[in-house]
Amino acid sequence: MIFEKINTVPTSDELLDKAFRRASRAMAGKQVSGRESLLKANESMMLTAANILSDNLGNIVRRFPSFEHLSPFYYDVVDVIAGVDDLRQSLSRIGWASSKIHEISRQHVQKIRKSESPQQIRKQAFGRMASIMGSIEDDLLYLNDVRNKLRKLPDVRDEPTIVVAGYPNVGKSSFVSSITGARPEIASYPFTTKGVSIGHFIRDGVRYQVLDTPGLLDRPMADRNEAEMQAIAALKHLDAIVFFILDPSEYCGYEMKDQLRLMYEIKENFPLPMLVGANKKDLNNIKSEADVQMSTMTGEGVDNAVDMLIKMLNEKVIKEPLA
Ligand SMILES: Nc1nc2c(ncn2[C@@H]2O[C@H](COP(=O)(O)OP(=O)(O)OP(=O)(O)O)[C@@H](O)[C@H]2O)c(=O)[nH]1
Ligand SMILES: [Mg+2]
Repeated sequence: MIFEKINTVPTSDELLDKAFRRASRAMAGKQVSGRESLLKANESMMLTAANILSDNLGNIVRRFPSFEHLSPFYYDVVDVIAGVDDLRQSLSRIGWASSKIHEISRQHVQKIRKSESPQQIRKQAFGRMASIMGSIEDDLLYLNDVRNKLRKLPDVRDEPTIVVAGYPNVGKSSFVSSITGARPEIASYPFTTKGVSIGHFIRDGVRYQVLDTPGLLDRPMADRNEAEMQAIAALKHLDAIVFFILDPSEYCGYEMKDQLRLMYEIKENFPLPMLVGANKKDLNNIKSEADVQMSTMTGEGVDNAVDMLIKMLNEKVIKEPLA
């Protein structure tokens, strides 16, 4: 997975706990007597807490991938699931908090040295750090959420690629599962697949990647939800061929006329070669405008579909410029 290196993002409370615990541990067992050692003790507690907070926040920012260098496909997907602008803003607020905490500790070191009650100044500093951490609480929660979603994104490589698309519940995941080692979730209701995922198979020593996508409805782009937009990103940016699956039995819950309209719309809007497969042949024998009939349930026609897809990939020599 391309984003697997991003660590869990801790909550504000977890970071504060850690920082204050380390701060008191730094002092545990030390003899504090006399003004000089009292100053030192409070200074060191405050610096310990500030460093832990500031370093941890800085690391969170550093470990997030830099979105400027993502391929157009990943950029769109990240934008769909996280919102690239929101992500930038959250990361910049966390960067701000990191340097602000550092600044507070510098200011309070001076104050502690001049103060009659260093303990009180140290507590003041802790209070200000806690309130800064409170102000980025939502950012940290959001980033952890984003991190969990990013980790699930498939690792799309520069390999011959088949994007499986179609209406919800037509058997896209069933197809990907039957021809690759992937085990996507398959269920008898629409919108089972929530994001893009990937499977692979090898034929004659060549590795092929098969992208399973969330079901698409035939509706204006502006009405499409997050999951659908991930499918669109794959169609828009990947140098692939499309395997469009129809369900002429309409057991999927959608009429053929709507499924066909989507098929034509995708053909028109994306410059990718397309093979059309009619699935669930075990449930019906209706002739449809598909290139291949199959049943992922019984396996009938599936090998034939794969042969045709491979042939199509082999013939796709000239890369067309993508919009
Ligand atoms: N009878 C029959 N059922 C099938 C066939 N292929 C898939 N199904 C069933 O159709 C339902 C939907 O299958 P999925 O593979 O989850 O469909 P999907 O297109 O990935 O659905 P979304 O992820 O929701 O878009 C499941 O109950 C499958 O068992 C088939 O060839 N014949
Ligand atoms: Mg699915």
